[in-house]
Amino acid sequence: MSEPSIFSRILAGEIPSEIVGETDNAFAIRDIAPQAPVHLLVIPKTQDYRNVVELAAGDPDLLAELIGLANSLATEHTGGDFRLVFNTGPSAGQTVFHVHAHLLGGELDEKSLR
Ligand code: DGP
Repeated sequence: MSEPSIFSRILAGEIPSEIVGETDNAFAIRDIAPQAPVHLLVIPKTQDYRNVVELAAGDPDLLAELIGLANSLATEHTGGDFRLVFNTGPSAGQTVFHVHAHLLGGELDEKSLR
């Protein structure tokens, strides 16, 4: 068993962060360094999957649950439209190897990725 990720520690209540949305198997928090007017992280409760490719192969239902939670949060926080980003690998900017989606919304710059 690997060390608990920062997101597992937040879920366990060891590191403070408000849970802004939750399903049976996923939860969402605000990004600590927002890059958009709305910037949430949508995260599986399990840290079994390091990135979205592993998640899609290993548990596609959980990936669908993540996207469903993102959609519900977007309805609540952005009026419905949103951008979903999965950084995959260090050179793509991934720093936490517990798969998570960046849910970005508000008035986004259409050229920026996040
Ligand atoms: P990525 O670079 O794609 O692996 O995204 C990791 C994100 O996690 C990054 O945008 C900042 C966020 N983050 C890291 N530590 C914390 C934390 O302790 N609390 C919160 N709310 N977000 C964090």
